[in-house]
Amino acid sequence: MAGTLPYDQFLREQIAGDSLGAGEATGFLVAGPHVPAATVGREPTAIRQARADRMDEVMQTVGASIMGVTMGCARCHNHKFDPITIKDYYSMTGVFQDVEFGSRFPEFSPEDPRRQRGEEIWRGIAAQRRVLRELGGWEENWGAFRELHFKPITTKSIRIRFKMDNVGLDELEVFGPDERRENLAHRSRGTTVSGFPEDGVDGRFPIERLIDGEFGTMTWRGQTTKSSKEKPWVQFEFKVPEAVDRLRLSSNREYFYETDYLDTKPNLPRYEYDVDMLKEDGTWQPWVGTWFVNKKLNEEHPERTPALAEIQRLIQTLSEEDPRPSFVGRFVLRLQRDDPAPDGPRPRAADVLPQRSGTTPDQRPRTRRRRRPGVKCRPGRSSRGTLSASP
Ligand SMILES: [Ca+2]
Repeated sequence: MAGTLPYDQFLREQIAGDSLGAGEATGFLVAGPHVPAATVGREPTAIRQARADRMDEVMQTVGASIMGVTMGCARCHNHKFDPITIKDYYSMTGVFQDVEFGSRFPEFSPEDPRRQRGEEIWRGIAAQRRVLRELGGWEENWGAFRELHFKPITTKSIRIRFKMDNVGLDELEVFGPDERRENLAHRSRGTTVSGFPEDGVDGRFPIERLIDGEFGTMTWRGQTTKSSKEKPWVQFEFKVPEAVDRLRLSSNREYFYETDYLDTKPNLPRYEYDVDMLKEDGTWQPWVGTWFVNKKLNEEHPERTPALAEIQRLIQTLSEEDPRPSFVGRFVLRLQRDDPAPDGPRPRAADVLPQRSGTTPDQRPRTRRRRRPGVKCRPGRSSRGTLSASP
């Protein structure tokens, strides 16, 4: 394909392939070395530093490979000879601020053969799902995540009760029949989450991670002792009643794309759980569960077996032939001009430096130090005790 592609078009696709039906071309933006966000820790300045380093990697790639000029120096100072200033550098990083190192479904034009093949497989999956929908719920194994499909119901709240002592999830998504791609549990919709244990293990794995839209190693870990009567559970409260018919449980699905995916596909452990729905009268109604769909319904309806097997075969085919999420960058935000910085305003030095007790820098009494004749400030030293007689 590159042989027939005009060079200017090729360059445009490297930078903005997502808008040009060539989403995979943006992979070169994130092809350089980087520090994954998950290894940085929780310290805000370390997180910002690592993010700035990743943006610098993008800028160096764009500058050196496309513009034929190294731009990295302008991160700290104006270039001495090339007409590139610090301002230019940060203006250009602004262009790429919505890019993060990670995976997404690459955008393809409708004519792209991979996209057409993917749509064909998806039509096959949809046909099998229609067969199964007539016969109650079922579970699909997508490797890094599992989906529980069930009869639709409208409810204000869902509760998922696990039957095991140890559960680790990076996201727990809820979908409905109306808008099939919209995660109804995402916190941006006003959904709240509670459960047990709410802070995870050692207070380090909070349950809010289930609804923040982030996938990876930042998980909720619901771990209890074998003797504990209470097993892990999760409860969602929607802002308004929602029609729901599908749960998706996942754990570190990005791992698949970042490392040795050719050898090892990720595999979410099979979690057993029951799902209750809140009725209008405030009582809970047992609605569905993994035992119900995998055991009871299969025994009652052995005719489901071919459809279940065919869905799993198509899922496997999809992972080989469909444009799957690839490490071509993921989009984290859409900045408009004059929006505040994505990581919030920087703290002022005066707010974070240790202060004298009971005073802020602005309140400190201004005292004028009287200079004795024949005594000078030594250059470069300004704190107390540096006044000394010149030799
Ligand atoms: Ca998450």
